[in-house]
Amino acid sequence: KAATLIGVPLEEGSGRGGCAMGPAALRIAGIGQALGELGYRVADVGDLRPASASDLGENPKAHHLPVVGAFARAIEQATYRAANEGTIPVLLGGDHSLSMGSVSGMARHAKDLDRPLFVLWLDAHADFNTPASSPSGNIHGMPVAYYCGKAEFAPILPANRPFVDPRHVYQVGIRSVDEQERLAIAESGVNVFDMRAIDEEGMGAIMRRIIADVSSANGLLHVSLDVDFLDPDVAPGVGTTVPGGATFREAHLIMEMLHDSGLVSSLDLVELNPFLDDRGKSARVIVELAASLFGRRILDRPTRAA
Ligand code: DIR
Ligand code: MN
Ligand code: MN
Ligand code: MN
Repeated sequence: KAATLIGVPLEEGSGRGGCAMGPAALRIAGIGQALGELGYRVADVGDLRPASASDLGENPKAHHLPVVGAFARAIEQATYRAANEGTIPVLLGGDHSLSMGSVSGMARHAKDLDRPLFVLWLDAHADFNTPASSPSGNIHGMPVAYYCGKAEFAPILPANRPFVDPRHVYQVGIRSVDEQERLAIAESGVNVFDMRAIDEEGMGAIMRRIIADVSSANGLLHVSLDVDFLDPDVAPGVGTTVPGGATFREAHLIMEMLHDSGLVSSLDLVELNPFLDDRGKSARVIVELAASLFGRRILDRPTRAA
């Protein structure tokens, strides 16, 4: 069992300052020790430096594209390398635009293995905008469209990179979707479980379905956790809080079920903004959830199907 921590001090995708301090806050909150205590061999590669991107020009509809693209290149490489070495890449964000690189790196790794890549997107937002549809121009609202091959950016990653099949993307916790984004999601085939679905069906039932789908396809599962998935009372340290989010118990259940499934190949912890946090509260919650995903539990369960 091994994990690679990859710091991504990137905030330019979010339209405000603070997320660049996320990796430091997650380390101080003890992400490395938590995984170490669970028996993982933990390597921390430190904070990534952006790759060269002098070929990328500014785009008024995709703010700070050169720096976001420069990070995406470095992230894709680092994620691919960590997975290829047999470890679980854990991306310490950094805003959600970093997932353009991490998911693309895992898609390349999955292709090597000739297995499908699935993505579990835990977020208040669908992040399915394109430069053309985005009302904000912030790239952190676009990564899902990007790794599904639906967003027209400048050539950041090779055009022949493997895309993720939108039908292999599962979004849970969604409660803020933009007008044109709504249409694009419906057409794409992305599986959306919004807050109403969680209230009506229950988190356990939803997760059992998702896990069964990934398992029956022999897929790899990339988990991308946006802090704003959680209710703002649970995790205030994020720039785009939306009321009515997941409870601590719902999030915790997800992580325990994911651990028991044994399917998780890689993890993003994103959008933590320590400048907006309440004395490290959100950073600590995210570390606790990650620990549960990696096997921390209250009591052992009798073995039965997840
Ligand atoms: C909004 C907000 N949908 C946008 N997005 C995100 O700017 O595209 N906020 N991801 O966290
Ligand atoms: Mn700006
Ligand atoms: Mn997001
Ligand atoms: Mn979000």
